[in-house]
Amino acid sequence: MNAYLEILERLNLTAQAQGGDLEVFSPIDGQKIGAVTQDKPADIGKIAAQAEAAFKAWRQVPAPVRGEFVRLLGERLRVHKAALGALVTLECGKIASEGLGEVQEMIDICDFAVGLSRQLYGLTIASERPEHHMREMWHPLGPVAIVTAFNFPVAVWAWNAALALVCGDSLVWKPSEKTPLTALACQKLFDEAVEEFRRAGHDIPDHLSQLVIGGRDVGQALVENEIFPLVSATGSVPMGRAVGQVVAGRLGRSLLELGGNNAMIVAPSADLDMAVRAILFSAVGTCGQRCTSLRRLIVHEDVYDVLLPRLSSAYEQIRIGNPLEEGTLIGPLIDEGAYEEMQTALKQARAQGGDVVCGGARLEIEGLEGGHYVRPAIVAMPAQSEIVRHETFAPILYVLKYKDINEAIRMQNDVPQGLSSCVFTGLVKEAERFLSAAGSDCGIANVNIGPSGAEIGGAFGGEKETGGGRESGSDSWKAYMRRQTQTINFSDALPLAQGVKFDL
Ligand code: UN1
Repeated sequence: MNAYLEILERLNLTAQAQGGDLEVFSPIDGQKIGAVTQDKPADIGKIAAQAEAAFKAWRQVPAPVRGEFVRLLGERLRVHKAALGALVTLECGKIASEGLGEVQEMIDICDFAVGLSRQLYGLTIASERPEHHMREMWHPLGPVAIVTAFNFPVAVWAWNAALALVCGDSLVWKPSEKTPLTALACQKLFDEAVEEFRRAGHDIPDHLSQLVIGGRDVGQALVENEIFPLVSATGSVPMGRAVGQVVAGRLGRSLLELGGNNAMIVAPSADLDMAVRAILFSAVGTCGQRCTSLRRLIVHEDVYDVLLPRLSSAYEQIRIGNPLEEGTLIGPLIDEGAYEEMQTALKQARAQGGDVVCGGARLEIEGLEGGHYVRPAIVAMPAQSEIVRHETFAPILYVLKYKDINEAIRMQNDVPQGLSSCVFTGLVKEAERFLSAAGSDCGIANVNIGPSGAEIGGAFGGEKETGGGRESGSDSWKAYMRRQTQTINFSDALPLAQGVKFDL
């Protein structure tokens, strides 16, 4: 049997993945791997009404019982980790280990959410009035619309879904039109968990999680729909700007996770062996297609001439090829469009004074001629020109020089995006300055760790054009609930706050 078909079969996807009007191609070799049925903008009304009905039932289920459902979902993911990881690789081209890592990230957030289901804590607050008490209650919010990108086709959904589910919300998910198969696979695992939950004697509404497959038009209809008090969207800045404005127009909430232009500062005291390894993983891993990918390397002039040759020689040794094969470190770009954008960026970088130190060219791989493989590029830039300030979703690393740590921090911050950042240094003073209020302006700031590959326990997201949203760990769950301040009077009098008198 064709190896691709086998991956689909392992997830019982073969029938659903055929005969539709949206063709799906594997970036590995351009082969068609499915054709799924698209929804139409006119379908959104019905889907939203179903989501609302599901929400009204689910919000009544005690949170720890909702947590038990998410535990079962996590169990399904554990059982199917290998198959789902392989499908992630097949559909978005990331290497096998990263495909598995992405499913692990889903399992981790499910575990986190199970614990959270017993910890949706609100405050109790001292009242200024006698025999009164005040408290904060967190209630389920409503149906949540989730829009995700191709590069993390399943983990980002899970960050949102696991939290929203324990918080008592229903879900409607619009995956990237480039990766609908992984979404269908997740929906199947979700449905299996629903069956298991029911077999264990619990009530769970139909349509608790629904998929919407399609392009911009269905996405537009989804975010416009007032049934969704929260729209969580991951993708490009233009997409987020459009979504944010539509949702703000109806006074809904949006949770945006948009572009990053992540930097690493390498100080003279840095452990260069560690820095080289961190640069490699974060700049070329996932073929430079993570929101957290390293895009700017800001190197002290004293180590610049040592680091750059070491980095180029490490780049030469990277194995590029079929991401399903063990040993491969870089798979393909997602499609022809991504390849074109990379070439345009390199051309602009040259025009803006850049020197392409290595990489950038297309790589033909025997048997995989339909895929878009590239050699990752390192480009030495004289300054942080326009193209360096722009996020290109491809493995291009711009290298810049600095003299003084304050100047390096200023450069790190001098871009429109604010997702992830890091410094490699042996000096506490430099590290702490980077982490201080006057330091990195990003949502994520690391010391002696690259900018990508965050754990789920922390809040994930960033400032400025990155959109300001926070997903995943810490108290990100609060975005999926509504806060109610409650004041209870157990006295026989009716005193007013602030000592106001209002007696007849
Ligand atoms: C993304 O690229 O949208 O920190 C998410 C990381 C991953 C998530 C990236 N845990 O790189």
